Amino acid sequence: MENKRIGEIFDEIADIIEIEDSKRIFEIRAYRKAALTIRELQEDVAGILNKKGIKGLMEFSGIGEGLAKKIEEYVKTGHIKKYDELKKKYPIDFTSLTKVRGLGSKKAFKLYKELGIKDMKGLQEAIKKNKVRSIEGFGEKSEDVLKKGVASVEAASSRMLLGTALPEAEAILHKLLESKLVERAEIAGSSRRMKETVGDLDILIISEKPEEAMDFATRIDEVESVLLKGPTKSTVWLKIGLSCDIRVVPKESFGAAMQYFIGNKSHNVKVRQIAIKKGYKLNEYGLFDRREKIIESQNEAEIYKILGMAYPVPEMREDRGEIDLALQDKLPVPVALGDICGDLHVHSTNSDGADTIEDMALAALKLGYKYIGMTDHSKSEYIARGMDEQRFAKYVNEIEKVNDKIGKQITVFKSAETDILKDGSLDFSKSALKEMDYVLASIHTSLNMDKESMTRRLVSCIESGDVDIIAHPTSRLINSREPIKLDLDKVFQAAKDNNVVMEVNSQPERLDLNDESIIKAREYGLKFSINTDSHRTQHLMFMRYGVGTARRGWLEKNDVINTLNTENLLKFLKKR
Ligand code: DGT
Ligand code: CA
Ligand code: CA
Ligand code: ZN
Repeated sequence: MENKRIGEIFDEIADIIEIEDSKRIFEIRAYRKAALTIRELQEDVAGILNKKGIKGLMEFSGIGEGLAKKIEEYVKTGHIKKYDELKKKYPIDFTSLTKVRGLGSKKAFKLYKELGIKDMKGLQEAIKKNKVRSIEGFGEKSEDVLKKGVASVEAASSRMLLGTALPEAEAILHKLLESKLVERAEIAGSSRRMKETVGDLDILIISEKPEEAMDFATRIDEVESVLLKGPTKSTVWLKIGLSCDIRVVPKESFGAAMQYFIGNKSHNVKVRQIAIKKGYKLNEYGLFDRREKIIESQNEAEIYKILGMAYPVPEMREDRGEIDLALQDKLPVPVALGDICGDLHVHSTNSDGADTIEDMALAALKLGYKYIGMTDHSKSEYIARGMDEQRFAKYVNEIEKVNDKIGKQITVFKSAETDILKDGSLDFSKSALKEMDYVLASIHTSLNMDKESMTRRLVSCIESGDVDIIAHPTSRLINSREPIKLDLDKVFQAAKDNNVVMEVNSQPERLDLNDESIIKAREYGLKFSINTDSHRTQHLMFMRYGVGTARRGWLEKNDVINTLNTENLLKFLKKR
């Protein structure tokens, strides 16, 4: 895919402009936006150019003629002249280095100028020799931050985001089923459990022609190379950079295989111990009695039932207490995608979104939602084109117009993603906040504050009485940015005392709160809102990752405010 590389190049150009003159905001923004658009295109840019020329590229938001020509230049020549020239001046691997927490493009440039650091390897070496701390503006502490940042980038680079891995697994499944060689195919492993990152894919199939099925499976387009091929198990390396185990399972033991390969491992170990205690034996072929007679193997739920357990959904199988609850038949009934009535965190062209308010509302309507909450950014987010009070007033107007037009079908709520400033105050005037149906607030700046100050910042915002929902509460980005330092107990207690809702952000690289924090927050009796933080209509589909994370955090329908219908949601918001 050339898309990914072009996205990186545009981001690097933006990085370099930022170094040269950070006031060139429009240019920086244009490159960043185009980078994002290209990365997310479903189709290869080369294919688009082939079919429709640069006009085809310009149909996408954020790609004007100038950038479209640069893309064409890359597709035709493998180079972009402007980029090559800039790179002569700045031979720095910004793409990798800026993934390190605490390292922006300016600091990366400084390290290059002072120490000649060009890439991750150079950075690691310099840190090892304690060279970074001597550079003005860095010091021992930030050297330590960088060291941890490098380590977490390294550790993360081997696990892929669920949001990338799961669609790939589904595409493979679809091909297998279409081939007619496969009777049934299911996703197992961590992606079935909706874990936020995935080590490898696991696919189980039933086939009457196992050899042909394996031949087919190892030859599909997605496969780069075959690592291992056998009659019942093959492992392939996928082009997206992930390996995939494919297993042919006998029809009669499919349930037992599902139970085994969905995992996780420590859940399995405990279930097997229960089986032993009850005089059975459990493995991937079935549940057997003392005389090796098969008791059950076709149906997964039946196996749990015979062991005296309620059926835990895959998302809950992490050995976090679900086994005991299953034995007592006290498992929570997890919230489901179908329970969701609307999305309360959505952007539009009024800040950094790609689609209009009306487009977003119509897309939400298509999903069967009853409402959608518009939450464009506040003014501190200037790179994201955040709104000041004046633009906010126009935005409110636009929302009202959309409601006049389609309000009978779907309600568009007025809100804004309001920045929580350093002192915990909000980035809108009281009168603007009053205009909103609810206030969504989040931390985007000064992410490096120490734990005590950061906790005070968020708690004081929660206690202000002005905020309804805290969006992406820890501001982490999986694989690239650590969560901000927070005393979550204090935050959750304050949220409970002030009836403030915690978001489960569904963006694949956020999933914030994460599963573990949700379990903790749930113990405080908090309410949650599962939102997509959409920046274009297609992002509304991310809801399933948020719901998956909520299920991993044991949330029930009642815990989640956007399962309420419009009337009850408004009642809930008014009551607080
Ligand atoms: P991953 O791939 O690291 O994201 O995580 P999983 O859970 O997909 O792990 P994977 O692919 O190694 O194995 C798939 C499932 O197979 C795992 O969730 C449980 C089962 N499994 C693997 N190894 C063992 C084992 O040694 N004992 C038991 N009981 N189950 C295992
Ligand atoms: Ca796996
Ligand atoms: Ca595996
Ligand atoms: Zn947002």
